[in-house]
Amino acid sequence: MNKTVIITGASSGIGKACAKRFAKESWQLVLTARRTEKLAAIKAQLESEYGIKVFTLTQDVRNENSGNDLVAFLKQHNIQPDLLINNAGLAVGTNPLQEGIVDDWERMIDTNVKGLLYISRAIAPMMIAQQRGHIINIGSIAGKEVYGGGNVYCATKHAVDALTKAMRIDLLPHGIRVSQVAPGAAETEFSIVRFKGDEQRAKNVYKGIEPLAGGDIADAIWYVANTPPHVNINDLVITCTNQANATTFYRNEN
Ligand code: NDP
Ligand code: 8X3
Repeated sequence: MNKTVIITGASSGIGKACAKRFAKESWQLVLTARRTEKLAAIKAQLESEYGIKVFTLTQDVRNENSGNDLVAFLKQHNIQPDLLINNAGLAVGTNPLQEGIVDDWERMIDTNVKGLLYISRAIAPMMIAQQRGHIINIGSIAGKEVYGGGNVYCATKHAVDALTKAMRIDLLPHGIRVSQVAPGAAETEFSIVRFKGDEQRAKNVYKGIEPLAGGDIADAIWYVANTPPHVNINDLVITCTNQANATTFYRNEN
């Protein structure tokens, strides 16, 4: 039987690229995000291109019931998840802390930390009951280092880093694998969201470099998900060749 992956935040960027990567390998997909029409378009395209089944669920991971709603959806469709990719997330704003906007902070904390917790709290018991499963959390190089203007976003990704380690310990006796994939700069909708729709400013982030594309990260996630059952990649930091760490880039300005 085909395996099933749940991907949160699958309507764009890394999540969408993962949907395509796993579809190509004939996995069944459960895709979630807030934008229904984007999910519907991805479902139509992947079902017709790869002949697989794609389930979509419109949801906001910030909702405390998001995890329970997802489990109810899976049970309704008789789906047993083999893999959960906790990908939904965002950065909003780059203000220094002393000028921070509380609503920006709450959006990041509620999505990147609490959303990941709500989904994991609900899906992990299903995996324990079925005695198999793997959770891959999408962290960031911002969860390894901090940079100017990154304050709360970096804190949320440091929390993902810590929670990944904690979940691995908690789920160890149940044979559930827990991994983190931590990308550097990837050109998706990420910077447009961070800069609140300022597309020019978003473009400048990638000026003079060849950034990661969603597909590069999806390939890495595919590898992490497909090691032999006795092997677990705990943590994978991935940057483009033009990026050495969170703040050091080699830019070709010509
Ligand atoms: P995108 O903005 O392209 O994608 C973000 C995805 O998350 C979208 O599908 C969005 O869907 C979803 N999402 C955002 N908020 C919510 C919410 N409240 N509930 C449900 N879904 C939500 O960015 P990326 O693909 O780049 O980001 C994916 C992950 O990768 C994030 O966790 C990000 O922090 C991380 N990351 C990104 C890097 C980069 O440079 N791009 C580098 C390192 C990590 P919708 O709006 O439809 O809800
Ligand atoms: C996204 C990458 O470096 O902008 O997590 O924080 S970075």
